[in-house]
Amino acid sequence: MEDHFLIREHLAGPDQAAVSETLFTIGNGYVGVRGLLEEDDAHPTLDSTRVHGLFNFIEGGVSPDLAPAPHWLGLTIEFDGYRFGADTSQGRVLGAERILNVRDATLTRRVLWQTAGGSVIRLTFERFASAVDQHVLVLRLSVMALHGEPQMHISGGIDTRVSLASGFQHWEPWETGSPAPDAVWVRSRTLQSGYELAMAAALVTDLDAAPALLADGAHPQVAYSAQLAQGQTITITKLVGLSTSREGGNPLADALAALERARQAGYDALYYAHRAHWERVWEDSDVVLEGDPFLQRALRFCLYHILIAAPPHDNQVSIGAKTLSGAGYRAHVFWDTELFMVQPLTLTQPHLARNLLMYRYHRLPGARAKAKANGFEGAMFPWESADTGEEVTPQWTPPDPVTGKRIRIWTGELEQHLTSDIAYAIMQYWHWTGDDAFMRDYGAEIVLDGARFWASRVEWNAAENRYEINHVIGPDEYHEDVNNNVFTNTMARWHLDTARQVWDWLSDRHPEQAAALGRTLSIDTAALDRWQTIIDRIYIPFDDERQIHIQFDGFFDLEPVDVLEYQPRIVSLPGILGHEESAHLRVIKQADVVMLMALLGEQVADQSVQRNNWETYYPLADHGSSLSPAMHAWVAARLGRLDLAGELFEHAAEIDLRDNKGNSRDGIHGASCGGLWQALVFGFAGLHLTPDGPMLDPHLPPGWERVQFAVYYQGERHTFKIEGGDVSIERG
Ligand code: IFM
Repeated sequence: MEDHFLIREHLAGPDQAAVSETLFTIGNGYVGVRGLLEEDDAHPTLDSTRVHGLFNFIEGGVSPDLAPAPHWLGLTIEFDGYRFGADTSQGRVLGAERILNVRDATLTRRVLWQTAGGSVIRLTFERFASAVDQHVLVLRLSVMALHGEPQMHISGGIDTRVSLASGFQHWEPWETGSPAPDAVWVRSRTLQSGYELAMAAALVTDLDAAPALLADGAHPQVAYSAQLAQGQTITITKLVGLSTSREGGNPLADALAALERARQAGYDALYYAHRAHWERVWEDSDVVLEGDPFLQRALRFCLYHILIAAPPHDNQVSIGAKTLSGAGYRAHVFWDTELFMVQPLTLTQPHLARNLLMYRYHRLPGARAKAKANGFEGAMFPWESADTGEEVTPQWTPPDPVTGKRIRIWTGELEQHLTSDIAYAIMQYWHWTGDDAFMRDYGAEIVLDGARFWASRVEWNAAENRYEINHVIGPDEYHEDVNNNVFTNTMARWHLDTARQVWDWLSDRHPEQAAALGRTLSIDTAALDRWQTIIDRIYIPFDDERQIHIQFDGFFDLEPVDVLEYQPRIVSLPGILGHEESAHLRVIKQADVVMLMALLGEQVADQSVQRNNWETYYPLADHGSSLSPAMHAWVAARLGRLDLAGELFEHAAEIDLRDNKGNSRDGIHGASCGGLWQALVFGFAGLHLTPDGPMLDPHLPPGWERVQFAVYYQGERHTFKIEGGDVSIERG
């Protein structure tokens, strides 16, 4: 029977390589390692490995990047002098496959290779980033000569010649050394930010051969030579210790200690501990969808990618839009994290969600500085965030390779709804977990200071006798500098209302904390009254006649366009019609009003208005952002549009597995992954909280035979099963 935890690839062509590297990323929430091939020393950047938090500005750069860590996967392998790899003058591939097993977070590659001299060799590579010891990376190669008895020469070490695709260097010259005859180490620090990183690697083998050190300055290696006996399997294991100054004062000593721990344990013990950890993870996180093998696999693939990016032991970092699987968006953190990736974690791995929310707590000083710099009060979170918490959205795109034209990016200035999105994720976390201590000590402060931002941000329109929020970008980023985006205004109102409730709870249950926060944030009766006035008088654009929300002022004056006429395509409409031209068209980049309905449902409008909104806005959606299809699927399922919901869900599921946005080479679309889970759980299964706890209201498309998942509610596990029209809940 097909195992739906496996993602397979057979003999990928070179044009598929960069996408496969993304899909086949392994990781452990501390480090992510793209699926570069082991012999891939011809790779243009050697950019395989990313460690959370190591941001660095290159000289003259516009925004910080996550500095790529050294490439530790490389192995140079020769049989009778023929070098294993893509060069067909050296040999030919008789068969090959790669399998990412998301059940135990390992990547396996099997190749049957015939040297130009006629020997036939079976090579099996297995790699994983230990989930138990986050500083340990493991790669094992098993080799068997099926025909011939070739002389094998193998070398491997740590390659420091990494750079981002931009070609810029982030590191001071690397120092190298060797702690043992079969091991090497490297260390350096980032040029601007001064983070230190050290890596130590040993090449251990059961070959009857002595190691030799190859002291190439930039790429120190260990090498072995031995004759293979036909039919005999030998193994070469690369054990790597990795540490940075973010965890301790002496990264080299820590990396060497990690390497020593790995040596002591050995491959088998490391792997079994790692696998046992993942078994426990899946007990809580697995989702079963019987009836559609592709969707089943996609759901697990998506959860895996969020899980390998979520930091288990660090609450000073967060997950970038492309996780740790690629250079896209410079690893910056967007609303993608809080509204898309945090939710599945809140319900299945709450400790991971908490770490991600704490990242925002630690970044409050940056958010306050941004508010102040813009003439506001409170905390205004940056649209793109890295390590310092300041706004790091670049202001211009890189020049277009053909026209040389740059496009101004306004989101850093104008896309402001993130502050409410963070508050929303906090409230979800609190309601689902009941973690009052988090709320008392951290969450309340974020929510309250965000409310202060909105109270200072709204503008009074005396002529209309209402508060407005002008000059913003909503989730639909095709339309910049708009007034009264309904998503932004409604979320701001929701935020202020929520902040009042949080304040009441804090004052009632934790009066000392309330008094302290009241003093530091200047929250008094006058402030609370003002919040209430804004709640009562903020403008929520609505067309009474058509009974629909209006996405922003003037939205229906835009020129109509038949979005469907341009199908099929993977390029967004602005990619076809031009950025400026699209701004005048009635086409929506991604769920905006629909996103609001996903988050707030009946709090936004009754079912009939929601249906009208759907009929109005769904046909205008370009899905130019990967965030869009899953949110649409969620809402379509809630509204009973199961035909469309199924289609949209499939679209979301294909985003990386079939590269249907054409840019998976840049990294996994983490938000879409989290959105897929939410579309299933909140949309199709209809999970919602009631005074009696979590309940379902399922609407499954035809053909889905069984859906099963577990969530935690206030510390208690609830397992839900939907099968043949029946719903069962098992508690505990
Ligand atoms: O946050 C998103 C945004 O909504 C659409 N453009 C890409 C960003 C990062 O994924």
